[in-house]
Formats: sequence, C-alpha cells, structure tokens
Amino acid sequence: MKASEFIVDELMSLGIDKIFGVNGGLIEPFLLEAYNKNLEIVHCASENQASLIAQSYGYEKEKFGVCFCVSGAGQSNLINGLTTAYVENKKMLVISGDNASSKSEKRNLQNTSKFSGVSFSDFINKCTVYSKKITNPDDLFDVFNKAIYKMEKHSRPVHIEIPKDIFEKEIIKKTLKIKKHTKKINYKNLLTIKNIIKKQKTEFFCSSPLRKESLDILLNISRIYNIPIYETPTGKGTIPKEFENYKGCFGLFSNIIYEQESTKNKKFKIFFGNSLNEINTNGWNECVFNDKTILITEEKQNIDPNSVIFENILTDIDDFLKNLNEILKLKNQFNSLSLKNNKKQISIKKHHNGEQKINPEYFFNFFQSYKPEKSIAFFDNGNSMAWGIKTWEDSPVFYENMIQSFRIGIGISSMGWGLGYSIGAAMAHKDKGIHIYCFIGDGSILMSSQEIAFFRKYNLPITFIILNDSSLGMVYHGQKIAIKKHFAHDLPTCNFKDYFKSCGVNAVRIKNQKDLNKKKHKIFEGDYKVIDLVIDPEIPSPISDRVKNLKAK
Ligand SMILES: Cc1ncc(C[n+]2csc(CCOP(=O)(O)OP(=O)(O)O)c2C)c(N)n1
Ligand SMILES: [Mg+2]
Repeated sequence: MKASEFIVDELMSLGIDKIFGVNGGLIEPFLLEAYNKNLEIVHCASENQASLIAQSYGYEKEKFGVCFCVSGAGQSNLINGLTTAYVENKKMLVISGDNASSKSEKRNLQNTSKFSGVSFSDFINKCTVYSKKITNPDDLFDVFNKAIYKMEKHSRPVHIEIPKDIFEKEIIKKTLKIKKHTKKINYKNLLTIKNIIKKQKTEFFCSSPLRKESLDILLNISRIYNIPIYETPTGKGTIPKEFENYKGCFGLFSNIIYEQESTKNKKFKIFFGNSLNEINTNGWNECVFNDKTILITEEKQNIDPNSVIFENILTDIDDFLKNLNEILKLKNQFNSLSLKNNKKQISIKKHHNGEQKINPEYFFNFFQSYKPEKSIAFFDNGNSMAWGIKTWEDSPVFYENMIQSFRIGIGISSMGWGLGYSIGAAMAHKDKGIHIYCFIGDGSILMSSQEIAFFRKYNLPITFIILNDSSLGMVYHGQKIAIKKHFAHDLPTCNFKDYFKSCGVNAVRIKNQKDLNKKKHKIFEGDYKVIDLVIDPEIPSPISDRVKNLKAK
C-alpha cells in the first residue's frame, strides 16, 4: 500500500474523522488520499487557528487532534498552536509535507533546507514530544507508532514530516500495536488522604474538569464528610452550583474573598487537577498555598518540586477517586444529575437605559440570565477572561464524559486562543443541543477573525461576542492601575458587524441598552453568529491582583 494510504487508514481506525489545516502542493498527496477515503478535510484560513481547532476538537472528542500543513511557511505559522498544545497538555498529531527527497537540499519554495538559514526541525522539536522527518518509507510504520505512543504518554503534540514523494511510495503494512499507559496508584498516598478526609480537616479545590463518575464520587465524599468544595478558574464550571457544599470560585480575578476563617483553620487544601499556578492560587496566596496544601494531578509538569506544599500526588484522578471511594467504603453512589437545576437568580446591576456604551459587568450578568441551559462558554485572553472568572456562574454541562461549562486557556495565554478552541468544541458537539459562546476582545479578533468567515459554511452552534473597546483593554487598565500613563494600547475603531457581514456572517452591533433590549430575542435564539458589543472602555476590569503580581521583582 502507499504511505499516504497507510496513514489515512491508521487515523481512521484510531477514530479520527476530521483533519484540520491549510493545503499546499507539498501536502496534497496526503490530502488526496484522505479525500478519496472520506476522511473529512477541514481546510482553515491559517495554520495557527487550524492547530487550535484541531487540538480542541480532539480533546472534546476524547481522542486527539490531527493537523496538516506544508513545510516552512505552514510550520512556522503553526508554532503558537503547537506551543499551546504542549503547555496545555493537548494531544495533537501534526503531519507536514516537505519538498521531494531529491530536492530537499535545494533552494525550494517553502524552503526548510540549510539554505533557509533556519532550523525548522529545531524549533518544532522544542514544542513537541516527538518530531521526525521520514527519509526512508520503510521507517514510516515505526515512526507513526512511536509518535502515537509518545503523544498518548505525555498528552502533548507530536510531528511527522514527510517529503512529497514518500507519500506515494509503497510500504509494507504491519498491524499497529499502541501500548496503553496507566499511572500507578500509590496506596500510602491514598491512606493519607483517607485519614485527612475522615478527620474532616480539609477543603476540596477543583482545578480541572472532571468526568461525571469522578465528580459524583467527589461530591459524595464532600456531602458525607461535610467538606467545603471550591472551584479555581481552570476548574470553573465543573461543580454544580446547586450543590450544598459548593463555596464558589477561588483564584485570580474571582469574586470570592477566601474566608479569613479558612486561613486560620489550618485545614488541608486538596487540589484536584491543574497546577498551583498564579491563577489557581490567586498569586500563590498563602491562605491556599502553604504546607497544608496537597496537589493531586495527572501531569508531571504541574508539579513544582520547590514548592512549600505538603504533598504532590501524580496519579490518574479517576482511578484515585475510585480507589478512595473504595477504601472509605462508600457504597451509595451519588448522581450529580439528580441535583435540582434551580437556575440561579443573578442580580443584574442597574444599567442606564440611554445611549451610553454598555458596562461589561452588567452585560455578563444580563447574558447569563437569558442564555440557554446547555452551553459551554470560552473566555479569550484579555478582559473577557477576567470578567468571565469574576461574573460567570454556570453549572456543568454533561456530554460524553468530561464536564466543564467554563473554559479559559491559560497555557501560553495567547490572544485568539478562544476562537480556535470554541470552533473545535462547536464542531465536536454539533448535534448535542449544546450552544457554544466565545467571549473575545477586539484586539484578539483582529488577530484571528479570518477563521470565523471560513467556518460559516459549517453553520456551527456558536456565537462570538466581541468586547469592542477599541483598545488592548487589559493592557490599558493595567497601565491605568500601575503607571498612570497610556501607550501602545489603542486599536482602530472597527465596526465588526459590517466587517463580518461582508464575509457572509450574520452579525449584529449592540451600541447601548436600547439595542440590547431590541435584539435580545434574536441573540438568544442563536440567529447572530457575531455580536459586536460596544463597551465602555473606561469601566475598570477586575485585574488589580494580576497587576500587583506583575510588579513583583
Ligand atoms: C499573542 C498575544 N500577544 C500579546 C498578549 C498580551 N496581552 C494580554 S491581554 C492583551 C489585550 C487584549 O486585547 P483585546 O483582545 O482587545 O481584549 P480586551 O482586554 O480589550 O478585552 C494583550 C495584548 C497575549 N496574551 N497574547
Ligand atoms: Mg479590546
């Protein structure tokens, strides 16, 4: 069989149904094979967004993302998405097509040879856990096998580069055997946690999404032992708000002032999931980050060996909770779906009814009280994320296994992250009655908007809400707090309604309260794909703690 056929067959047998990227002569033999075999090619406007969409799609489907590109230009465009996948522990296979073997040392277009003066393999090596160029078609089987193995093991991206001619070469098919990975349970750790729980001297912090089964176990333990449970910003949208021991979201930008009592009570703080980073600990605030803190995490990179905390436990969280449930001898299985879904009454601050621009805090509260039950909201980097953490109060959305209705991307905190991730999620959950919202700044849209126009043909259940303040608002407000001078923050005043309409995307511009009241129904019926929300740029965003941390020497 041909090398390209082998790759397409293997991807399909691993459950991959879509591949994302930008076409070009060097990758075309691979795409032709995909096309012939009905592996859906989702061709995107840019490799960067393609890779973000791919990794998000793969994650939501509980598989892995597949992204394709040409060498040189395509690869260099991909670096932001590749580093995001690396830092965010997202699985992604990148296949790049290179110049034909006989021309690989020549001054080609999309040149990656020594004449380019750039070592592409070096920089791709740095942001993948495995990257290999195929020079002999007979190596393809082993390289593919190893790439998938490493990707699964580290939950990070891998890359295979294939010269154009090699896609067409005959190879001998072997059966792929991908090893499974299991993280061992350490019983000493389990006993420690069991004893702490039994003495009720603890509080739980959920800092990552959980599976339904694990959430049920955690809530059951919390209920039986009366253990308070918090979310942190990276785990927000995981705990049902109706749960009696739910205490709120603690972390940077959040509105929870961790009770003074808790600081003094010397309880253990058990974090499940993401690292004890700036955002999850509100700048390493010692009320949660101290020698009574325990981190239970799946990723080695989340562990900081120099930290003051009591214990780091590297394990599979699902297995750990299952075992914990057993040694605590808890039988009655709790079902989080049985919690009454009382839509929380959100207090909406008064807003003037006139012509003034909209107050973002008002808008976030207003939006939540009207939006449909089942939705997942992405908050891009910038003030959207800060407002989201402060104001968003949503219960988990149950779909497949993972549960989280609130998403932020703090990996490399790139502007435009939410755009690709929300498209990937919307594609993955297209027919499940879940609506996806993406809150994003005008600066971030100006960086990445082309993709929205590209994806209009898929008619996805997604709405982009652009916080349009004609400014890099987070920068502006940071400057306002920290140095009282302003520079390099202003953006051109854009009418995104006109812009997106010219691309065939249904958009609306909301300039004030009157507009909002008038268009409300169509907004929540999902008629508009883009809402150009003109906000008051002077309303301070809740970023003062972050600014304090930025000042640290
Ligand atoms: C790619 C990238 N460049 C720069 C930054 C630094 N940065 C963080 S927030 C921000 C402002 C974002 O502006 P906008 O998208 O308009 O959102 P706003 O804060 O105005 O709501 C900048 C420049 C970043 N996070 N990512
Ligand atoms: Mg802005």
